[in-house]
Amino acid sequence: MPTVLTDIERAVTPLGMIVRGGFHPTSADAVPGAEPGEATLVLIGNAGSTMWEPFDRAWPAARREHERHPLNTWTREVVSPIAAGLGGRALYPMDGPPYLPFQRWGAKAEGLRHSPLGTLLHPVYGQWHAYRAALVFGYRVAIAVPQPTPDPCADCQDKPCLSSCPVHAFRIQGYEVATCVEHLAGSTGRKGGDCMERGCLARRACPVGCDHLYRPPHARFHMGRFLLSHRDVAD
Ligand code: B12
Repeated sequence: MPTVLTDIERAVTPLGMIVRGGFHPTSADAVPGAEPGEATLVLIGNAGSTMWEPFDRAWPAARREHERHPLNTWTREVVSPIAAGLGGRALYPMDGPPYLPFQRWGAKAEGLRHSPLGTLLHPVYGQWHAYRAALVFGYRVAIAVPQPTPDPCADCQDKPCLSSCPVHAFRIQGYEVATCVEHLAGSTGRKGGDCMERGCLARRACPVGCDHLYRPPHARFHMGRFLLSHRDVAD
């Protein structure tokens, strides 16, 4: 079925989403319901702010106010029919716990590596990308084997991502969610406004993919939702 990837691309482009690679799962990939060697997983995601306009049009601010996870709800509404129309099914990163290993799948599908912040760094999009769904098909779709991408962090001596958080939420031991959230909520004495308005300062410090930085309304949406639902799962 060599046309399936083209069909997916055609269907997700008006949504501002892109195909983020794929693979034929083995049992080690832990893809629910996928017969090892027989199935195909295709990742759908967003990069930069191209998704923001279609989402904002479908779910303007007034409508978003009344929904707990508007981006997740919209994604389900628009992506599930695409998967079903092609004889597949959609899995979502927010479903859980237990959560599906989307970062592991993303690393495998595009040959990406983790940045010191714990996010996967894309050589073109840097920190400014995420996964919206995985489409799973019970048959093999011809798909290019991903080549490992260069690791931009390997040559980055200064690692500004690790020193730019105003409250040092990124530590050797990992990401201190509570410290970050306190800062964003403005209760640390240092104003979290810059992170809230334009996106996480640590992620913005990364020199890779700066051209794809989320635009302020898009960044504000993610940060606002993250703050609102930090005990839950961020959009
Ligand atoms: C729970 C969760 C959170 C929690 C807790 C995160 C934490 N640090 O503990 C909260 C709500 C705080 C959160 C916040 C954010 N998250 Co989050 N989150 C998730 C979620 C839903 C589940 C993660 C999980 O437990 N997976 C289950 C395990 C089994 O999956 P896994 O792929 O095998 O994960 C392994 C690897 O990631 C690896 N790993 C993790 N960190 C690191 C670091 C290094 C250096 C290495 C080598 C490996 C490694 O260990 C994990 C366990 O084995 C995922 C979606 C998903 N389903 O994965 C998003 C996800 C990881 N989050 C994402 C994002 C973007 C964010 C935010 C930046 C969102 C925002 N609004 O700005 C923030 C900040 C996070 C940060 N700076 O680290 C993206 C990451 C995309 C990317 N580029 O990699 C994901 C994939 C969601 C998506 N839709 O794309 N998140």
